[in-house]
Amino acid sequence: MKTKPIQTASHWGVYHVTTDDNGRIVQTSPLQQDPHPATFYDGLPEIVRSDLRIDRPYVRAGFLRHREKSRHLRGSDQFAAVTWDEALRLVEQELNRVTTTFGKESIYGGSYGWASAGRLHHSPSVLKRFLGMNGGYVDKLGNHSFGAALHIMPYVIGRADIPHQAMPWPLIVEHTRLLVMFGGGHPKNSQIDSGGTVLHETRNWIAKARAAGIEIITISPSRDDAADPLRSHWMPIRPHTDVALMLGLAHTLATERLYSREFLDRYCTGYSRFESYLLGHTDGQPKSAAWAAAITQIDADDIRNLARRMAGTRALITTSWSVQRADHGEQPIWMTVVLAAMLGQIGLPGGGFSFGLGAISGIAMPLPDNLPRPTLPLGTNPVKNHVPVGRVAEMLLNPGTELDYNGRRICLPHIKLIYSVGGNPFHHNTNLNRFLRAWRQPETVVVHEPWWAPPAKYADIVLPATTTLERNDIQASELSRFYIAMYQAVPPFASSRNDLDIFAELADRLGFGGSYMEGRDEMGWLVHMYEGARKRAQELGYSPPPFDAFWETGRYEFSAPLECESFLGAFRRDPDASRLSTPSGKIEIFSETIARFKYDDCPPHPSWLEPAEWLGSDRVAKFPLHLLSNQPSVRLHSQLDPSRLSRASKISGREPLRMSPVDAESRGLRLGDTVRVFNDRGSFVAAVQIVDYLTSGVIQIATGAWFDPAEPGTPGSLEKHGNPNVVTDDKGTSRLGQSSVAQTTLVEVERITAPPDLTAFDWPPIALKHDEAQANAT
Ligand SMILES: Nc1nc2c(c(=O)[nH]1)N[C@H]1C(S)=C(S)[C@@H](COP(=O)(O)OP(=O)(O)OC[C@H]3O[C@@H](n4cnc5c(=O)[nH]c(N)nc54)[C@H](O)[C@@H]3O)O[C@H]1N2
Ligand SMILES: Nc1nc2c(c(=O)[nH]1)N[C@H]1C(S)=C(S)[C@@H](COP(=O)(O)OP(=O)(O)OC[C@H]3O[C@@H](n4cnc5c(=O)[nH]c(N)nc54)[C@H](O)[C@@H]3O)O[C@H]1N2
Ligand SMILES: [Mo]
Repeated sequence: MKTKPIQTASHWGVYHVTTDDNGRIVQTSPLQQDPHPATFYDGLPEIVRSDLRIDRPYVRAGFLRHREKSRHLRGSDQFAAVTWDEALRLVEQELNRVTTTFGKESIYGGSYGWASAGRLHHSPSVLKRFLGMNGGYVDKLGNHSFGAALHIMPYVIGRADIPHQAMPWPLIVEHTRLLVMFGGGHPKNSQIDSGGTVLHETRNWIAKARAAGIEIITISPSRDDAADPLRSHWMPIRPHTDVALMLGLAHTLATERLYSREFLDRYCTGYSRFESYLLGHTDGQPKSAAWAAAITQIDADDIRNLARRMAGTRALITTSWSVQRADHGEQPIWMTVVLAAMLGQIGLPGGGFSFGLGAISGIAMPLPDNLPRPTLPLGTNPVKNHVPVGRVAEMLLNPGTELDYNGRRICLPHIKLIYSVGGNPFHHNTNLNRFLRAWRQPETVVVHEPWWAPPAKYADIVLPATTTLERNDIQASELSRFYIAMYQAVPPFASSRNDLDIFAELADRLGFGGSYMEGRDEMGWLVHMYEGARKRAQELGYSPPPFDAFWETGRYEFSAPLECESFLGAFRRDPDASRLSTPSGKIEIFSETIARFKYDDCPPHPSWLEPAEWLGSDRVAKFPLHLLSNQPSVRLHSQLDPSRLSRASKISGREPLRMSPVDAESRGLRLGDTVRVFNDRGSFVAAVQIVDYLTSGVIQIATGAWFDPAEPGTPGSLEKHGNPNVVTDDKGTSRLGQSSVAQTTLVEVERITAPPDLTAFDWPPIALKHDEAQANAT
């Protein structure tokens, strides 16, 4: 017999599962009101009982015997099953040993990762609360998504809230006439939202924009990036040359007097110093359309015409987050603002600039301000030393050295223990061969994971975690108007435990269990967190019901605002009353603060700086193809990679590598051929897919294939599955942002016959029985 559908939620949507009498999930259906459920909405129910689930705690065999002396075996070793008690005792001992011997600054708890939706069981949060109460940990700074923007925008408009820096869709539809999209805005990306999506409405807004007759220009190396393929005009561009194009547009505006002097005077500072550079007074090189044409490979007349059209209509310039995930990624973001400032439409409805339109589903949705969310308090972290998220390998490999970062110098700490939950370091980190060497440095690595995914395979101590379907929680994402009840649908798999409960028990053992849980259990926390948010919501004039009523109905919806405010609208109306939080209170086209840093890789006004790798560099002689690794349409990063949909997207089990017919033909490659993609940092196997939407010289692969090197744990080994991060660089965008440059990668591609068999979805070797491991340990 089937039970009644049970509501749960994920980053990719709200859905219902139906179980049979044995607690097996027999049916999954998306939320009825959701206009466009994610294609992979049912991915989790499908793999919640997969063979890859971790049934019990495991410890790396070498670690049991020789502790840190075996750390070079991390990733290639066998695992031994242990009891929960043994595993937790080991974690407790290691935390105590490491902190006593080396201090709290030797624990890395930055643990980057999307984990799962739900405000209580968000694993990186419960980890941070735990490590903070344990005395502290080294945390991360910034993020992989929009790290460069996050660092530059406070200097430019005094705000770091990048996902909120967008014109609301209703104002776009009503007022924008021309949408110029750097990096496009493929609707596949709006299937998800960090913390969860309820209604997938982006496609509806795109349809409304089409009905309103808005003209869209997609500036990207791939025509497929268009938000609306039906109406979009494609302007193919060489990757990483967006700043040159923007400068060429700005130069046309300046020389043809099509810019708003009034806006620049009243709302901005530093235009004249930027203009000296633009016109070539400072370096002898005017950044003219002809100059930009040579760099971008876009016709100079097309550049001039686009500038004129932008000046003649209500234009919105959007820049995708991907454009800044590149060497000098701060520049296209800053230059987007300067170009929009020259057009003088910032703050007007439908005009100015936006970031990440379509990158995740909540961007640009009409949303009331400052909605409170049920929140688990993270507590304080007494350790103040942090590391930029793109530079974790640098920290592990060169402890004690100094790193320039955002106007200061960070002394990289000596990390001895990594505690990682809810992220996949073998997905989010770049230059994985170097990262593998770095991962060998700490003495101890503890991971919680539901599946035998790469983070578990590369740990010393693996604790099996539950999934969202196995616990109760509340979804409430930053960009959504809903609180959604997430009900436990099935019992925990085997002996897996909630991350929260694992930390609660560790906290007990370490003597601070009382303060960690504050006497609450799961439901106690949900009530407490919900009631706290409810009180704050009431102060703002909303009336969410008491917890019991919410839990009964399963959802609370804050009404959408009747009218939307333009992004930066208040500043536009009254720049004195609504000063920006920059030193001048205005938009800073030239930053005196950044000038004082004296960074040649992030000058005091937006500038064209050659990226470390691009199709205009000498490196093309050896590695002639620019590899872009974009977000997958069939999963979230590496999550759900073993699901049917994700597996079906592969060719002979390998991740598809998309290339133009010209690039395929010149290498004698055909559809389905397995190839080796390589540069001097590493190589991976992929399968050829020939597409008509990519410019030649540019190839593309989705991120997220589970890391699967031919020789596990060995730096430099051929990766068999299609994980692009074995060839990407980890240099940092600039000394200012030190963010990820995942898109800055030149490679070559060649056919490979009989590539080694895949092992991505196999268990690691479990050779030792527990007793044998015990015997060997003594
Ligand atoms: N080459 C390249 N690399 C990139 C990018 C790119 O554009 N190109 N993009 C970057 C970006 S923007 C991002 S955001 C990162 C994403 O990188 P990550 O956020 O690290 O990737 P995920 O695959 O979401 O990793 C989540 C992990 O948490 C586990 N997990 C899920 N739920 C739970 C739970 O409840 N408890 C525990 N303990 N574990 C859980 C999953 O099984 C999975 O292993 O990747 C970055 N990497
Ligand atoms: N389905 C799904 N959606 C997702 C995710 C997922 O894993 N799955 N991940 C989410 C996350 S964490 C994030 S941060 C966002 C990321 O959102 P984005 O960063 O916007 O998305 P990407 O898919 O990485 O890149 C978009 C496109 O940018 C283009 N591009 C790359 N380099 C350049 C360049 O130099 N110039 C120009 N003009 N274009 C360039 C590429 O052709 C690429 O297809 O997506 C989110 N959405
Ligand atoms: Mo991201």
